[in-house]
Amino acid sequence: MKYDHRATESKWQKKWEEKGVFHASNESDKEKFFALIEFPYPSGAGLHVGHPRPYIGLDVVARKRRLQGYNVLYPIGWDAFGLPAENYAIKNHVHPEGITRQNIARYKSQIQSLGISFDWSREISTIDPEYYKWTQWIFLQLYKHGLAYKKEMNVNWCTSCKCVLANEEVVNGVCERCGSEVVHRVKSQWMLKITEYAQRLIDDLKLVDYPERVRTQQKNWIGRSTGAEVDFETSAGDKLTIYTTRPDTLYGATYMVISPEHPYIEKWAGKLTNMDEVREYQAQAARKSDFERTEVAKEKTGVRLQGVTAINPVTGGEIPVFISDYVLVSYGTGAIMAVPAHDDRDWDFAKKFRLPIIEVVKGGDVQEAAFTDCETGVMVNSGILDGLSVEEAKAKITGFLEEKGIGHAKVNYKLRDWVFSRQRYWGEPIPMVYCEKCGWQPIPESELPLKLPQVESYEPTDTGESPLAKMTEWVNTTCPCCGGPAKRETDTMPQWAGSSWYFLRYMDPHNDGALASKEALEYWSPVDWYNGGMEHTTLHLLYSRFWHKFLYDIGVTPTPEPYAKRTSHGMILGLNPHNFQNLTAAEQKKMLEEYGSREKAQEALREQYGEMADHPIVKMSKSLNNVVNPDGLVEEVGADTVRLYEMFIGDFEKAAPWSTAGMKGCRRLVDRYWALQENVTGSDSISPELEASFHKAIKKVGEDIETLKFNTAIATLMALINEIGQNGKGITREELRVFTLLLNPFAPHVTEEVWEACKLGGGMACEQAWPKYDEAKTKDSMIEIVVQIKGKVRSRINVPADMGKEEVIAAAKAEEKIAAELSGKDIVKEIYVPGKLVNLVTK
Ligand code: ANZ
Ligand code: ZN
Repeated sequence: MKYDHRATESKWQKKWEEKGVFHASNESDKEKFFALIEFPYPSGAGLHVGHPRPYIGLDVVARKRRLQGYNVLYPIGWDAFGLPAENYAIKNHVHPEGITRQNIARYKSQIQSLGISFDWSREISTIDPEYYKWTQWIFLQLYKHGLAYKKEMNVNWCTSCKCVLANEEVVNGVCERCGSEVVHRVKSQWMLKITEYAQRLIDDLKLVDYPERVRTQQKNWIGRSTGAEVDFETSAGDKLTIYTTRPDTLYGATYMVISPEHPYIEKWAGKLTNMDEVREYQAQAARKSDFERTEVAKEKTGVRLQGVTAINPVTGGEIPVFISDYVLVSYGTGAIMAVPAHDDRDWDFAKKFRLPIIEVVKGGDVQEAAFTDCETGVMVNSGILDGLSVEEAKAKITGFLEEKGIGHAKVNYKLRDWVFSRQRYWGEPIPMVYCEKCGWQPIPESELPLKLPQVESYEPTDTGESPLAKMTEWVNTTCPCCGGPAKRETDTMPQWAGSSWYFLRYMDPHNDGALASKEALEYWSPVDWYNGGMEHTTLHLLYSRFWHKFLYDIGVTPTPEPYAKRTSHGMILGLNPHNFQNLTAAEQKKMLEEYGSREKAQEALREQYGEMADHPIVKMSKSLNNVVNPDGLVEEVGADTVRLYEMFIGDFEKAAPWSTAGMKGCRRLVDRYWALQENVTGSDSISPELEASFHKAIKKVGEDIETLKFNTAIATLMALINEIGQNGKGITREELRVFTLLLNPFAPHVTEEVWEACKLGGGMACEQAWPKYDEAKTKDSMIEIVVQIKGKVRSRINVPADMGKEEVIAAAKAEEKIAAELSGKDIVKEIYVPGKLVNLVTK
């Protein structure tokens, strides 16, 4: 009887949903388990085989937890606002909601065809007003607690998306989404004070179970450093404050640099005699990204401010002040003291501008120290610091500066406040209005949700204003404070908003009086296990931890951290069509003829497609046309096989190349398992020959699932089915029952069908109890012991591996042949070599 995956899979998917077996209950005596995957952005391209890898991985965990008796919440929803849908909508003159809903429907059916045990009764979407009502509500609370503010900002402006980007969205100087150039512009933006949580976001990493690489990335992103702020007197009369991590090198500060955007430049304009040159340089710098500006290797540029000088506060020496783009306005105080002897960038700059270089630390490799965090060496040319170690000098100079009132110790973070507004239509409206008389006012909470106005179609504005600005009827409103005329904020929230708290909504998705009830939050918090991509380690994880901490502070959430445990999956990769190895045989032949050798052919490909052509395996992407969609595969080989293959393809935490041909082995496992039904014996126990193997498999599969070693768990099941076959006696009911339950989290459909057909128990397979193993039986149970009499081999016995000395000797003496030989003789000595032999010495 051949296995019909099509009929079986749709049958069980329907049954599960009808019976609601995966619906979590908010009222249960069972222990809770909340498993979370990063909810998808439903893109127009549909799901490719890389997307469901994490869903299947945590599905295996969730299904196992249910079998272990937990009340499991495994939800899904849609991160549905976002630029691609908006850009598509603009291009095609349609509304982004329609296309987004279509994409959601497609994603949903693709995901459902894989039999993932999501609780569909809790499906949410960030674009639903019932959902974004609470996103807006959280914003209002942030505002009311002084954590949201509006500020003129030098922002990253994507020239193609016509939109402000957060620093995190600028990668290597270009827009993370579209790859276009990013420049600086000054705009008034809503900001969220994530910096106020910087220290707690570091400290509370202690409370959670995150992989070390994730922890490190979070810390690096926050970028805590310790040092001092120091005031330098200037000839202009203003004190120029700098931030340094090396106050010990103050005697070596031979010039200063301020960022081209530093406010003093305008203030000093009247005193500066080379203002034209300065302005020209400012304009140049504005066109560059922070990334370009701070690159160490880059040739240093700058302009000396003519007409203003500064005084080194410890040497009293007069030193020049420059502007240079290697100093960023957004970090520290936007000004530095330059110590060319001990800082690479200052060194390059000093060489170029012929500035004095004074060594103040001797004997230690300061450059290396910067990486190892342990500065060695002794202070020289440093007045009161001479002879001290770096650490001592830091402490002494900081004390000195504090005493004189010209400086103090300072902790700095690389983390910036979060630029929270976007000049786009397709996002949550920011629930604020502006009144000429009263300034910015929050709208009353009773008016939430503030819905996006309906439009047929719209265009972005070239001025960088949101398309909402043109919808005057929506924009014009009354001031909640004085009742006079006022205007709504026309910027919307970034996509990061809806994803910063979605896991809370799953706990109580239909509540319209609160983002979730107190009881639901108490019961389900925190998320027990959150799996997501490494690409979300810095931003999404930080943003959502920040919001959660804020909600904790105002008494909404019961725990300081949202996710107890975080894991990460590796990406599924595709073949690079521009790599020689992946060309068709005909294409290869043609190229070989043209270029003479493989190497030359590959060189030609590289010339045409760039460096990337050299990698045979790359990310799946529409532009490379190497995307594999799961739909056809599910149809052809079945969801269980696709699921098994996604888990078998390699280490879950590492990237792996997709190979459709590689699925065969997994389909074979399904077929062999299916065939077991044909030879079931009546026995209600595991046969002695297989007992150890079964107990070992229960242990191994269970432990492997916990450590995300799904591939070796499946290999264990493959080996076990081989053994069952080799045993040659068919399979007992108990063996089939246990095997079915072990396979169920990976291949839920076929196991349900066998469970039902062979009547292996009441209810569905997914409602049973996870098999238990006996630790003792997982050891290689029996070992062979040679039995000698006076050093001569007389017999062999099989004993349990862990049997003690006394018992083994007793068993040896009791063996039939030995017992016969021994009768009437006195034993003078008994020798036992553990695990090997017993020698009985008689008189
Ligand atoms: C003097 C000095 C001597 C410095 C030395 C370093 C080494 P982190 O560790 O990243 O916090 N700096 C300060 N503000 C800056 C800005 N806005 N743009 C660019 N650079 C800035 O880096 C702090 C160090 O980077 C500071 O310490 C300062 O240079 C520079 F041997 O001051 B240091
Ligand atoms: Zn007003």
